[in-house]
Parts: sequence; C-alpha cells; structure tokens
Amino acid sequence: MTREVFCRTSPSLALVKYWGKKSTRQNLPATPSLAVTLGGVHTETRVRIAGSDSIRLNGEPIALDRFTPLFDSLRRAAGRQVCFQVESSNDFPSSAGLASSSSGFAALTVACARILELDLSPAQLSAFARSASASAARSLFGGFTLLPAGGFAAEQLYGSDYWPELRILIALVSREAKPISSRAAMEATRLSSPYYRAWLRNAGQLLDPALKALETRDISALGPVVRLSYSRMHAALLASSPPVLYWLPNSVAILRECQHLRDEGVGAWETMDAGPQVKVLCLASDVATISGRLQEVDPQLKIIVASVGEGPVCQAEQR
Ligand code: 2P0
Repeated sequence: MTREVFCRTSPSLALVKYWGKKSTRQNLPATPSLAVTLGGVHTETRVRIAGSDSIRLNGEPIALDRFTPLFDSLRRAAGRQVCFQVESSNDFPSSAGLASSSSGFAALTVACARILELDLSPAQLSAFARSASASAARSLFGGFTLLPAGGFAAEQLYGSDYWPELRILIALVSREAKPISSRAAMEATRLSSPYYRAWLRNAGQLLDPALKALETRDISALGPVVRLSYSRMHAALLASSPPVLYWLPNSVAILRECQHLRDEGVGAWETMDAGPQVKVLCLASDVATISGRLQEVDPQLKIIVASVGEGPVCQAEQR
C-alpha cells in the first residue's frame, strides 16, 4: 500500500506588497508584506514517496530546479534520503499573477513535511515555504498575514472569520502565463530601476496605515494604501531597464472603472501583482454593482469572487 499525502491551500494576495530581496541566497524579503489568504481558489497537491523526484502541474511534467532546494532541505531536516512524486493542480490560472507560487509552495511544503513525518510548527513550515518562494510563507495561514522585511516566517494577524464582509473580485484579464517571472522581474527592478531604493524606503511606511485600517476593518482607509502599494511597485518595475510592463489594455480599463465607481461612492479598491489580472477589494454588499460594471467593460471578462480564506488542509491517505 502506498501512503499519500493530500494538501489544499489558497493563494496569498498581498495588500502591501513584497517586491525585492534582502538576501537572494536565503530568499529573504526586502519589504514587509501584509496579505489576505483568498477563499474560493485553491491549489491541491498530492505527494508520494517514489524512486526519483518528479512534479506534474495540472497534468504536465515541470522542471525540478525551483523545487530541489526545498526537497533537499526537508530531506536534511528529516534525515531521510527519499524522493517525492508530486501531482499538483490549481483551479485558477498558473503563473499569471494570481499568486500560484504562494499556494503551490505552501501546499508542497506541508505535504512533503507530513509524508516525511516531520513534526514542524506552522512558523517552521512557513520558513521552509519562504525559502522556496517568499509569498508562500503567508499561504501557510488563513486570514490576514504579515511577513516582515527580512523575516524568516510569516505570522497570522487575524483568522479567516475576522472580516466576513470582505470580498476580493478577481478580474481574469488573461489566462496566459506572464512574460517574465516575478523572481526575474524582482531582480531586474533591483539591478536596474533607479526607483528601487525609493520603493524600499517607502514600502515600510505603508505598513502602519494598512495595519491600522485592518485593525478597524475600515475598507475606505485600507483601500487607498493598497492602491499606493501596487502602484509604486509597478512604477519601480516600469523604470527598470528594459521596462517591465505587466498591464494589458483591459487591466487599465478596469483600473479606470474602479476609479469611476469610487467617484460615485462605491468602495472598489483595486490591486495588481506580477501579471495583468486586477483584484478589487470591496464589501459583499457592493459585489453585484462592481461585477456588473466590470462586465460592461468587457462582457467576456471572467470574474472570481473570493472571500477571506482558510489555511492549509492536509490529510494522509492509504491507497
Ligand atoms: C506579493 N508578489 O507580495 C508580491 C506582490 C508579486 C507581487 O510575492 O522569488 O513568487 O519566489 O520569493 O513570492 C510574487 O513573488 O517570489 C510575489 P519569490 P514570489 O505577493
């Protein structure tokens, strides 16, 4: 009988963005990030012990180089030289600016640790996940999470039931994989953007007002900070040489529609990551109005409505 471990996680959407590394070798973030775990979108990962390492994502084999260091550090921690056969799938587009690496590496870390029978705390699991992908440190927890600048692990600030009225509309502008990975774009920003230093200085200053707004669950205070964080991150990206532009025409059309909605008194606060998708923070009572207006921008637009999600669910199965 083969023992298999199943783990389901959700992506971590940064409200205050991580962009840039304090240490490339250890994969430590240069900026603090404050995030919400998205409910309603998932990565599901199954891991078995096998003769050699292999990973399939959505049924397709993928290269091991991004994964081997994580496998090796978990094997070292367990003192066991075993290999992993991994099958993973996302019910949302991968590598398209929807934080699939956050949920993917979190699920992989939890499942591999479990199959190795490693007894690790959530903070230790978060640190392993962070070494592979910094945003994955946050997907180890549901609710609202903080990964400090230079931090080894994320922490949960509030659980998934903290803000039941909050919704995140994910406007799927494109299903294509992004033209340049977050990791490469981050490095390009550090090496070539004259605004990178300013971004680093400023990113920390956005954390306090965001934390205060979250403490009082005040979307009209949180929204403007969220907008500044992504706008400044993209400004630094755009100033790289060569410039990195993730936005598509429909991304811009949606940003503008959010502005129109706010001008009319509807709280639609957008954010963007390393891809063309636009995520709109709002309250449940405004979902129908905002969705309708985004659908007018593009009748073909697919919109996913996410709420605040849970942390990983993991179980061992005998097959
Ligand atoms: C974030 N992003 O805070 C930011 C905002 C994208 C934009 O974390 O190099 O895949 O693996 O640590 O976590 C995407 O980068 O980068 C990301 P690595 P990661 O969510």
